[in-house]
Amino acid sequence: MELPEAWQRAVVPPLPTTRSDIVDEFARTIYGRTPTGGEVTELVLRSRDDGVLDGAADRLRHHAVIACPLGNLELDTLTHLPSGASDAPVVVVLNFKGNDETIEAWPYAKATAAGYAVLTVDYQQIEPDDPAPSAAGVRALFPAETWGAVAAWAWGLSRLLDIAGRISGIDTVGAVVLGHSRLGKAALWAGVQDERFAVTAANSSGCCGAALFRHPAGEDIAAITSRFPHWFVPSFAAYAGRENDLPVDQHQLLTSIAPRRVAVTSAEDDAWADPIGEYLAVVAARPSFAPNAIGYHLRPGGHDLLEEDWLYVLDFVRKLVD
Ligand code: GTR
Repeated sequence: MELPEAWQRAVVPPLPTTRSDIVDEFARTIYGRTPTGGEVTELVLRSRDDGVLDGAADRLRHHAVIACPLGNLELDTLTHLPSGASDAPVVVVLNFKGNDETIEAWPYAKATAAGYAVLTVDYQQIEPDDPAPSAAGVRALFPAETWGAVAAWAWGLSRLLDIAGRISGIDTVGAVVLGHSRLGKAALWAGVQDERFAVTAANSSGCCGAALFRHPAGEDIAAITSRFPHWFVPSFAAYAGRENDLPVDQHQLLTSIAPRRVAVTSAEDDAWADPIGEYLAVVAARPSFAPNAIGYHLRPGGHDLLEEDWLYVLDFVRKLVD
């Protein structure tokens, strides 16, 4: 059969095929390049409450200083640790509304009862979530880098793991990175880049997270880059309305985590995050993973990080460990 003339003339750009080319392409096109550097130089224990959560967990608050090329970043972290733990694996997770709010909202008692430590920090201590921030975040502390706020939060997740490594009772082997929504996007980018994360879990991460760009539903590039231009490299906005021209799609972000493990969780009524597009990315990525190394969970309800999501992730993590 004759090819249509337009096809014969079409020049198909070379698409990336190796893992490192794919990761480079994601950095170039969407998230930006993460600079190397940023070292935890001080970790001061501010308070410690033993035997909270029915006597089975310890609650620690630390102040961390991270030296960056142009100055220090300071973080106030909250850690819950199973009481008496000597080598608890850790879940690192950024929060939206401050550390204290998570004490009511997240199932810390169940996570610590399952043997996990959980370490969190307010994401805006790493980088303000604002196109024109009045306070500087970590991106102002590195010279001449082009990286979006999502990548800055991902960098922060790696620094949380550095901090976890200095807390007695935690063993960073088997570390889990978890995030919801915009912080689910950051968790995926952290999981791709930092191989110390054994498991990456992205909850309702949607557009620029686990959802396929080429599944046309929910948030698209035009919507996300007009509301949140600071999340990505400025040139990403040029793909608004041109999803099919992107050199990558999000199943390749998932495959870039293989052979380590990844869990994608979605909610039925969360149309903006496109749960079907997230599921299709998992299906497309599955051949790159061992059976059980990639998981998908869909629950009823809307856009939130609920106890059910946490428990699915903890169960997914445990399945290969037991
Ligand atoms: C929405 C945004 C999504 C998602 C969400 C969130 O407004 O459109 O991409 O990140 O915010 O972080 O809650």
